Amino acid sequence: MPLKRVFLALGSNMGNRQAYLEQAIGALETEGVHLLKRSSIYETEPQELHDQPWFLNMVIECETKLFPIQLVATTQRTERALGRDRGPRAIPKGPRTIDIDILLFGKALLNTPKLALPHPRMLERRFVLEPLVEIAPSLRHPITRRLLKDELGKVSGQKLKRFSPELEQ
Ligand code: PH2
Ligand code: MG
Ligand code: MG
Repeated sequence: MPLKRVFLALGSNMGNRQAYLEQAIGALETEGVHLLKRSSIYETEPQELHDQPWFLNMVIECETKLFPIQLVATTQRTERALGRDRGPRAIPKGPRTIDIDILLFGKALLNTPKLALPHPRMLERRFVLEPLVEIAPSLRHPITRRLLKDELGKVSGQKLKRFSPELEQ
């Protein structure tokens, strides 16, 4: 597999959220997922399942030789290593130490039970779009072909602020 550009969304809303984001980036690096660019960290209102703590979210751009399905295995292994509970008692879309979602994998379009590309909910989520547009302002959605920055208006009602790290314990 030649080197591919991928965009990953990171999120945490348990424990030391910032530390989990940083540890995820470090762990991915050792697994052949090399950091090219990172967005700011945003503190974001929980979406979909609203009754849970606010998240820290960010987006990273990476380079990897892994195949898409290998990248899924790598992100899930990294989540487990950072204490992610995927057991039967874990609440779907609920609190997690770390979540690593693949947003875009080059220009790949994919729809399998294990992985859908581009990420099917990316256009509905300000916590994804805002950091993604920050690091890739001219990026277009591979299906709609629309500029991602032109999608921000539709999600502007979702609360989000730049995170101030000195406030985290
Ligand atoms: N992740 C979810 C559900 N809701 N809300 C925010 N703000 N950030 C997330 O990362 C998030 C969410 C499921 O993965
Ligand atoms: Mg997610
Ligand atoms: Mg996930």
